[in-house]
Amino acid sequence: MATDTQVQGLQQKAKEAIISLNRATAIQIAEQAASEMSAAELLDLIEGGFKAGIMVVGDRFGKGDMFLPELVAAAETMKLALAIIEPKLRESQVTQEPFGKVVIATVKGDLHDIGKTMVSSLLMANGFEVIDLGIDVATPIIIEAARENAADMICLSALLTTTILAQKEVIDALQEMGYRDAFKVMIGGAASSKSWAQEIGADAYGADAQEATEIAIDLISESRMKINEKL
Ligand code: B12
Repeated sequence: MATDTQVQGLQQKAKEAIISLNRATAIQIAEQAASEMSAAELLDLIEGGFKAGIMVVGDRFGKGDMFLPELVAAAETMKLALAIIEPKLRESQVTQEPFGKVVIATVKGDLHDIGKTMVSSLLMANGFEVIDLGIDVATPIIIEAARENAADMICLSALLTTTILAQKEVIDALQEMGYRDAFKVMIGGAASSKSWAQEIGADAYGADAQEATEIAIDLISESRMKINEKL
C-alpha cells in the first residue's frame, strides 16, 4: 500500500513520462507501482497518470502542436507501461466462478486499442470470461463471435467520430437478425457518450474501465434475475 501523496507523486511522474515520450521512466514507474500498489491504487495511477498524459498528447495533436509520430510514440510508451501493470491488476482481483461472458472489440475502421484492452483486463480481473477480438473488427465477426460463444454481453469501443457509426451498425444488425434481445450491448471510447448510447439503442455507456465493469456486473445480474423469475 502506498500513501495518497506517493500515489499522487507517481501519477504526476507518469503523466510527464507520457507527455515527454520517456519510455525508460514510464517503465520504471510501472515496475515500482506493480510491486508496491494495490489494485485500486494501480487503477488511479493509470487514470490520473498515464491516461491523463496521453489525453494531453491527444489535445496537442488535435491543435496541431504535436504530430503523428509523437502520438504513436506516446501510445507505445503507454502500452509498455500498461503491459507491466495489467497482469498485476488481473491476478489481484480474480474471483473463482466466471461471472459472465463478454465479447469485446474495437469496431471496424478504428485502430485504437489501449482503452479497450484496459476494459478487457478489468473485466477479466472481476471474473468475466472475455473474448477480445482486437481492433478494426467487422460487424459480422463481432456478432458471430457473440453467438458462437453464447456471450452475455457485447462491448464495443470507438474513439473516432467516424467509427462510432459502426457501433450503431452492430446494434442495427443484431436487430435485423433477430438477436437484439440475446445480448446486452455496452459502448465506450472517447468518441462515444451516454446520449449516443441512448440514440442507437445500446443498453449502456461506460466512461472508463471501472465504470464499464460495474455496469457489466449490474446488467448481467439484472438479466439473470429476469430469466430466473420466468422459470
Ligand atoms: C493514442 C492515440 C492514437 C494511437 C492509438 C494506439 C493504440 N494502439 O491504441 C494511434 C497513433 C495509432 C492513433 C491513430 C489515430 N488517431 Co488517435 N488518439 C490517440 C489518443 C491520444 C489517446 C487514446 C488512448 O489510448 N487513450 C487512453 C485510453 C486509456 O483511454 P480511452 O481509449 O478513452 O479508453 C478509456 C475509456 O474511453 C473507456 N473505454 C474505451 N473503450 C471502451 C469500450 C467500452 C465498451 C467501454 C464501456 C468503455 C471503453 O475505458 C478506457 C479506460 O478508462 C486520442 C485522444 C483522446 N482524446 O482520446 C487520439 C484520438 C482519438 N485520435 C484521433 C485521430 C484523428 C487519429 C488518427 C485519424 C490520426 C491520423 N491522422 O492518422 C488515427 C486513426 C487511426 C484509426 N483508423 O483508428 C483523434 C480523433 C478525433 C475524432 N474526433 O475522431 C483523437 C481524439 C486525437 C485528437 N484530439 O485529435 N491515435
